[in-house]
Amino acid sequence: MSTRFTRALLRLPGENFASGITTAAAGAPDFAATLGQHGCYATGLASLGLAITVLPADARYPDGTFVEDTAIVTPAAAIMTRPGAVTREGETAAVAVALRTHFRELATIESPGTVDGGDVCETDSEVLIGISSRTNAEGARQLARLLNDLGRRATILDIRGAAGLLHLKTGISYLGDGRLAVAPGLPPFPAFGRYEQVALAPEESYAANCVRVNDRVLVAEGYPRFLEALVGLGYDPLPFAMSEFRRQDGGLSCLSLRF
Ligand code: CIR
Repeated sequence: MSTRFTRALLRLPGENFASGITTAAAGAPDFAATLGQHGCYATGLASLGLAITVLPADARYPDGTFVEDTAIVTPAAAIMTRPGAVTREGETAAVAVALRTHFRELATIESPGTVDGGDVCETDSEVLIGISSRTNAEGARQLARLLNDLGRRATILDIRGAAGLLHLKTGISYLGDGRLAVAPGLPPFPAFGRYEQVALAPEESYAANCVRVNDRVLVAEGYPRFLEALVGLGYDPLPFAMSEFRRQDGGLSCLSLRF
């Protein structure tokens, strides 16, 4: 894995976290538990040596803690997205201010393009971009062009036919070392053939959203088969409780921007 992260940007969940968008029908999140899980996530990233910035919550944006959707951060540049849910559009402003302290220039996805960072999966050799209910074809094209300008190859995958996938990274994650974790139900995109695929069991699909950070793989707690598979491949997984974020359709990756 070539990219070594030294920083992470997070945003605290606000008291109205439960009024964000969700399809989960798993009951409302408990705010104290949400804060507790968020704190553990931040502490876990800090334990890996990353400098953590935690932005304050903003009551206008109950989904704001899912900060990954607001930007694409590559070693070369940061690109502000234009989130596909109208209620989330304004989330980018505070994140842009924070990223400007680390990146001289921020590119931006422009209307009518929309992109959610959850649809963007960076591997060592390319960036996979999902067209979903949040990222439209125009947004994907703009992002691909910006990445090409930075010397990155981009591959666009249309996941709109895949039931139950909010974002591309709801179903896949790059583990490093040429490996992709892949949940069942994704179309067999030719691009996946460029990777060794680690298939998740249907009952463990949620764990497909995991994050390689330096020498560890951050995973959702409670998915023993995937955990065992990772250990068998020589990884050192770091589990986090994610139950409250899952109630709001959130995965582990969306709680941070790593760079
Ligand atoms: C939403 O529907 O936008 C939020 N409730 C969840 C976003 C999760 N983002 C992600 O997995 N990248």
